[in-house]
Amino acid sequence: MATPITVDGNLNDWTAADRIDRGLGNGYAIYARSDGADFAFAMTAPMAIGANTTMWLNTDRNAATGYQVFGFAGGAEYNVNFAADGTVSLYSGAAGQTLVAAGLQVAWSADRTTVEFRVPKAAIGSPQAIDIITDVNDTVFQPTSYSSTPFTVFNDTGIVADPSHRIAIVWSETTASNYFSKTAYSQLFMAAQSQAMQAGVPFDILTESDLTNLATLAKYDSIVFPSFRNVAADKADLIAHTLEQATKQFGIGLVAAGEFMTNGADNAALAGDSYARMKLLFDATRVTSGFPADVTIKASDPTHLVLDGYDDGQVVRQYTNVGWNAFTSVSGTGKTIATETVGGQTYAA
Ligand SMILES: [Ca+2]
Ligand SMILES: [Ca+2]
Repeated sequence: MATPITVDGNLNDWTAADRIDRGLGNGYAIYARSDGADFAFAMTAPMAIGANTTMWLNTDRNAATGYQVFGFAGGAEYNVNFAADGTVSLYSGAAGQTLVAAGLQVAWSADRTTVEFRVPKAAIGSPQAIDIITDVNDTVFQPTSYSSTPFTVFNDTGIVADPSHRIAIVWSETTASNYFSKTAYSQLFMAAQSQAMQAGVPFDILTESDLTNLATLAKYDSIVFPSFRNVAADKADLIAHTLEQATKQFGIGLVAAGEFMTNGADNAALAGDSYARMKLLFDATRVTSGFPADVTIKASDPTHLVLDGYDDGQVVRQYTNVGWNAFTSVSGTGKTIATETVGGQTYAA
């Protein structure tokens, strides 16, 4: 277990892994973790953190339920609001509207640029995870756009990762039904199984419904998605949230190709940002695409991170008359190990 947090205005008891803000920069940071009977939080800013600072807690991770900040964001069942007298309390409804728990345990640094506080789990229904958006002094909003993916803190689950080495390969019936040929999808799926067998890696086959069960996912080191472009729209959030928790709490790797959970069972792009799940789980989004085209894949992995047997720039494979997609790292920190050249233009593959 992690060392308990001491609420004293000093961040030395937090680790980099506790930061939930995905790198806000400019001197801002948000930390959160499950800490015994409480969720513990810390915020730091380049100015004093004071009155009207609010942290919105979406405890069912459903943005459609709960209070809508500015009429469209948050879906918050609760909020933590800072009063002018230096007290910090838990409310429901609008910021500071309906008192749930007065006088949360709170402490600031001497210059008040760092604050730590606790929210008792029992006061907010002991949720499995909380989606969070926040503001500092009602002036700085985090994330900067309340329309983008919120920050998330996970509760303890009591689930323990399985120490044995095993992977899962996911059969997506929804994707198979929308693939250009169901036979081709089956062949792709069998190719993934065959590669696991050749590598001597034990594997299980999972279906889409298994992807909402965290205890099931905790048995694996990696989860392989030969193609998971299509998913039932009403299951997309729950699957994405469960996969996110599996990667964050158990360090499970996800391996996927092409578009990931972008389209529904009717093959239409999922509502909102259809690339939101790729961004959340893979730090990747689509740049462009085309069909038909001739595509040349080349290694760009000089340190042989993955492509052991290829020289830098060596052709891996050439395709004729195919559809293609190009993706890029959203944060800019992703590593490209192969490029694709189409019509003289080169993209990350
Ligand atoms: Ca501390
Ligand atoms: Ca909600």
